[in-house]
Amino acid sequence: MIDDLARLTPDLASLGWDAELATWAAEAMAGADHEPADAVPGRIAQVSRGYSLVFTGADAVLAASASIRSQAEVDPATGDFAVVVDDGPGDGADDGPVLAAIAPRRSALMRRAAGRVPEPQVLAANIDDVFVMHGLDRDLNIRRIERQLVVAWQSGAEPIVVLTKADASEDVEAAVASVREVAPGVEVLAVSTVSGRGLDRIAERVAPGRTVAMLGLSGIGKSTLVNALTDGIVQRTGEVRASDGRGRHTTVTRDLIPVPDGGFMIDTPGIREIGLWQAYEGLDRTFPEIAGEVPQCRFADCEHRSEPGCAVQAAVADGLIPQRRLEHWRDLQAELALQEEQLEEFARRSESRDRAEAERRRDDERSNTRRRSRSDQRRKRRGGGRR
Ligand SMILES: Nc1nc2c(ncn2[C@@H]2O[C@H](COP(=O)(O)OP(=O)(O)OP(=O)(O)O)[C@@H](O)[C@H]2O)c(=O)[nH]1
Ligand SMILES: [Mg+2]
Ligand SMILES: [Zn+2]
Repeated sequence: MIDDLARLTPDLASLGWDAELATWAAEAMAGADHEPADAVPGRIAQVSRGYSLVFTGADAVLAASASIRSQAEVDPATGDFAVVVDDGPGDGADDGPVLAAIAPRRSALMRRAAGRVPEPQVLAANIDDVFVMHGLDRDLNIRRIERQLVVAWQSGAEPIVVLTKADASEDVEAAVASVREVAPGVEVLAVSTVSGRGLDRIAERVAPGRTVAMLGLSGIGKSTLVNALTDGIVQRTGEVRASDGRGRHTTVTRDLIPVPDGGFMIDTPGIREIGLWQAYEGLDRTFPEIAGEVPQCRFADCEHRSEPGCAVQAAVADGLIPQRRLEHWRDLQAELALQEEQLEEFARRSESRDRAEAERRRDDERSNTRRRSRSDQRRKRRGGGRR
């Protein structure tokens, strides 16, 4: 909802624009053919097809971002710091603001994009925390939480598990305890927008200068949480279907929402199963008790099944690693290994495509040269060139 978002225009400093970004922008725009005054710094609040809504401090502008995409540089993402160039009207073509450059990301929440081709999609950029969210109005799905934690850790931000709808659970403490068991080193917080439980703590995490991204199924109350913190209806929220308890994907864009007297929340559409993107580090952070044993195995290529001297299996036998955790870790590891194979396969294929293309171009070039020299000879025979 661009109109609603565009009403909110935080100033540049509270957007997170700092000296380092100013230096980057000056370098990025050096030598560009426009008046320096026409280049405006900002932060991307929402991305839609071909356009990005950018908070520039004074304003919220809709900047064309198609050219950045076509140059195969980076796809703009919500939370990106950027430079917008607006030459103003009157110079003919290409009027209107254009996204000219995107700053290197300090952190990025990424998933594998839908589709056959292995490629990443950035869900949110330059974030400090990721809220891994789960509704307490339904059974806990521990595997889902672990998968989301891998993605969250991999982003470079800090994950926090936020269990929503605490008012709808009969035993909140038991749920919190069982999530704590699978989230070592991660804060686990139960909240309710109905009773107000946990909202103070959420507000602390979204302190000024901080940006939080939210991850979770449709209908678990992401947008409702945003509204609770912005004390106004900013985000549209939706009912959950009574038949199967599923949300209806009320939020359809990824939005950077300023919290009054605070930082930013990035609301996202619900994701059912988030695909991992090159997340070995996130996997290690999520399963530290396993990652810690792997280097102690006797064989470097140990698969931790029945090899002699396997430290992981020894830890399982000692009850230090639950069998279930090991199995999930293995599944996730296999998913990442398969992705690597697919990436190599794609690289090989596009390499041979490039080679074939280059060969064809060389052939074309050769036959052009032959044609040219034949016509040169004809011209010579007729006595003289074009001149
Ligand atoms: N009981 C209870 N219901 C809640 C709470 N928070 C949200 N809800 C309800 O859950 C439903 C879905 O909330 P949304 O905020 O739209 O969910 P969402 O995660 O943004 O969903 P998508 O935008 O589809 O991804 C709404 O009917 C909310 O009123 C809560 O703390 N307690
Ligand atoms: Mg929503
Ligand atoms: Zn082993």
